Amino acid sequence: MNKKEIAEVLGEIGTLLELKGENPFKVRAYQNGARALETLTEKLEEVIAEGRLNQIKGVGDALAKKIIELYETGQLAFYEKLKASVPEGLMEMLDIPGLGGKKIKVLHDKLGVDSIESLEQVCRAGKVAELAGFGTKSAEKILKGIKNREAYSKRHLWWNAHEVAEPILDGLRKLPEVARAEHAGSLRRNRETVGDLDFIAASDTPEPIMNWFTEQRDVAEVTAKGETKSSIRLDSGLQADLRIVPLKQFAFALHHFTGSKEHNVQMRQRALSRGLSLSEWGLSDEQDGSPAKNSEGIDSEEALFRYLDLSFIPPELREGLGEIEVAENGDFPDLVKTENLRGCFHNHTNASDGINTLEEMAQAAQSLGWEYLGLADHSKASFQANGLNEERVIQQIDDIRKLNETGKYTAKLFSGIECDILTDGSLDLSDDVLGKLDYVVVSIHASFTQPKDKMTARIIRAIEHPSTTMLGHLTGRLLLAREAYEVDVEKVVDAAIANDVVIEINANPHRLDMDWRHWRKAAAKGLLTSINPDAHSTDHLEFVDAGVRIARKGWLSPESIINTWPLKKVEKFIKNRKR
Ligand code: DGT
Ligand code: CA
Ligand code: CA
Ligand code: ZN
Repeated sequence: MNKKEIAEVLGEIGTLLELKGENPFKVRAYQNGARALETLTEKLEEVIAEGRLNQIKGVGDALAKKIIELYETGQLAFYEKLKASVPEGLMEMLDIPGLGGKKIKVLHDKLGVDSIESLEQVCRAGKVAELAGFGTKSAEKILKGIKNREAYSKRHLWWNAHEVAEPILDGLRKLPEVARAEHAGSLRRNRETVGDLDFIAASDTPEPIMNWFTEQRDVAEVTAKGETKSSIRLDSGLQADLRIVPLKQFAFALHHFTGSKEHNVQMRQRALSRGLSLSEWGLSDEQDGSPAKNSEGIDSEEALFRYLDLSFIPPELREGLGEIEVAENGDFPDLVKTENLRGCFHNHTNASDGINTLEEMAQAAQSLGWEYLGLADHSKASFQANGLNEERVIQQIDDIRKLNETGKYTAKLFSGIECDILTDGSLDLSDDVLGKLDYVVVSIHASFTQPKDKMTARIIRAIEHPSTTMLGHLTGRLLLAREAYEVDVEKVVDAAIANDVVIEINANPHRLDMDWRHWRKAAAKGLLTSINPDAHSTDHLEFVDAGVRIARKGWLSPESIINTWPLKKVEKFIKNRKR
């Protein structure tokens, strides 16, 4: 196990002990141990080899032994036993925001709560509101958390769904009976989360295809199997539908099952206004049901749109949000592609909570063919992420300058920071040090529960700071895990435009923030973005692909995205921003 994983286990042990009502000092010892590992700058391997583990502040002899056991074997008997002694239902409650070990213990002891269901019951019955340390507000918050948890469990991150879908699509395409195959639904539309996978295949002999689909290795359950449609549930929990149609219906089926429903409704209305009925099977005369004139030749979505006097609507824009009006009048903007990117700006190294060194990150950027890479480690308020203080920032600026001077890497490195926005909107580092950096990303990592107007004012104040170049993960949401904090996005967008500040598209598949729904309007008003992977390792640089998909979904073309710009233009932009 690595440092981070071990720290997680120690933290969980602390929580488990709390759930059991153990001595608070013992609980704290594990929490401190977890923190000590999280902020350890040295290599754990070396500290263990040199026998210095028990000398680290927060790690005593007993804890050191456990850490070594985890490090060497990946397991810890004490932890396994502890886990087994705590009811599953109590552990599940930890997913609910605002509930930690201590509170769950109270709910368990005073109200006999031992599952999410019983928690919901006592909340509704008003019993939680009466408990000391809770109250009406926290009971409401718990109920909301339960509802969110249920909704989250029904969907999957696009990134994960895509990983499952690709091999299935490849497999389908390799079958000799398959003439064409595509994925459809929300996955094809690049939605940030996906309910189920939808595949469309064209064939005259569906049976062997259905057999292959339902007998794949990862199938947990076949929920339906028919000649034209089958549904499966995979081991990952994802469900998938496959529809098989004759080749001449393929374009219609692909269009229909790509959706969205809203888009389909509008397309059907358009057909109806011409006396035609559009469905997944084809276009027919609304009156007598005969095939529409000259519609037999429609063998692609392009042809289908053309038949209805529309230009091709890219799948990610099919949300019923005005795309048909644009397609009536001509073409769409030239949507950004991953190969348009020349670098990115929000990346961590092992100086804060990243895994890789500066040089490894530089090498990885170069391997991607990028012209530049911005490093933005955390600032000191993010102590759990080993954020940099002023002195360490200055050191890193110097390291980056020296590395640039060696000319070892063709990618130019920019020294930046992901500076915490403090509770009042001031920044976590001195103005002097901020002024020395090439650029500054400002982000919120704490105090999420401020009222909307306060949060909005806080972010706008940070945007107005003369050193601020871009705003990181605007709403702090973690998809399917944590709701966005309350913030007036429109006001923040206007402030960013007024101050020439960029709002990033955080491309981490868990974030995809700012949300695609805001981008079309914001970019039209002049807002710029940077597609940033928020990489904590070299592998994470590939997250930019998820960000590009969201940018496309937000109708963005390269002009609005500063990390598609050539080096000179970017350099000039970030220099000018520093007034
Ligand atoms: P998801 O799976 O919840 O992430 O979202 P989708 O969009 O993939 O929805 P899904 O799998 O239920 O259906 C795929 C597409 O099929 C959907 O986007 C549009 C089309 N579709 C399904 N049911 C209906 C319907 O009742 N009316 C219309 N107009 N289209 C439908
Ligand atoms: Ca679907
Ligand atoms: Ca479906
Ligand atoms: Zn961050």
